[in-house]
Amino acid sequence: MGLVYINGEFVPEEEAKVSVFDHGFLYGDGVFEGIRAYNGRVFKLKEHIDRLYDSAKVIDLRIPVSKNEFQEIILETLRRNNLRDAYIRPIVTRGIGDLGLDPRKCPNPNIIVITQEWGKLYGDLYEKGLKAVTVCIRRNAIDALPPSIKSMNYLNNILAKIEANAKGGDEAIFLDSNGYLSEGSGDNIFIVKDGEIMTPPTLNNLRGITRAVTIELIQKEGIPFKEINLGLYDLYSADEVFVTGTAAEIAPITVIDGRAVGDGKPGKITKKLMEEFRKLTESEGTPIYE
Ligand code: PXG
Repeated sequence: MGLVYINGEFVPEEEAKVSVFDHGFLYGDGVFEGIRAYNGRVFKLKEHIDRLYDSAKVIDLRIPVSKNEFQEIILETLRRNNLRDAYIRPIVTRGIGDLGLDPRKCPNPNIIVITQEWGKLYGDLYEKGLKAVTVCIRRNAIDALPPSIKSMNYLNNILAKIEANAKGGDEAIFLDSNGYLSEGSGDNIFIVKDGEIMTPPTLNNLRGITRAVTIELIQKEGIPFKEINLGLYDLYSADEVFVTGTAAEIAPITVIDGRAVGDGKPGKITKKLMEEFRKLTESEGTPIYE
């Protein structure tokens, strides 16, 4: 039975509970992260912690422990659970308040860390490629709920997932209200055209940590790259398309809205980046047990 960290204590999974008066539960008022550990090391731990604190800052939530303390809480949760390959879910909720919206009534944020043994998100789809569908629901507008906040309010993403499920897709692709390509329901998106890799700037999507790692790999490989606004035309006419995320890693998309991407198989550049990404996850990260 796994142990979950809640506010300084490690409690058995079935006893890991928060109040129904927590504004995280009532309103999705809180922030979270999704982190991976590979072979006894936490991948990009500092980057995830930095993003967690940035998300918290934007929603005016003060996390009552330091970044170093938070990092140590994550490592200790992994140790208590004897994990080497894991998915890690830190959550900071607004905390208990009354039934009104006002966050000033919630003096004590709840800090939770869940860890779980974790393998590959999409199984054999890494060889075959994913079927993606563009969805009618638009990504949260940047001036309504900035998509760069990794908040507990994921209804926009869940609506996209519901639509993708209904349309028989493995992943949903969001456009924003202006018709610009945004991201997947839980990953960032890249296209390859004539040997050049392109991805949308991060204003209308999450500043993915896997996205940033992928851009570094692209630059190391010397492949032409640019951040640029893209639309449906670019998506449908691309030679290769792939998504990036902590859960998804780098995953090829081979069908979009019923159209084959390129020749309908994972592309050469995508496969090269998948291989380089795997090497990186095997060699880098914050050690859990040293
Ligand atoms: N965009 C969104 C909307 C995300 O939720 C990413 C991009 C990729 O970011 P990172 O930093 O992980 O490269 C995410 C990732 C899932 C799932 O089931 C994914 C995320 C959160 C919860 C679940 O795929 N976040």
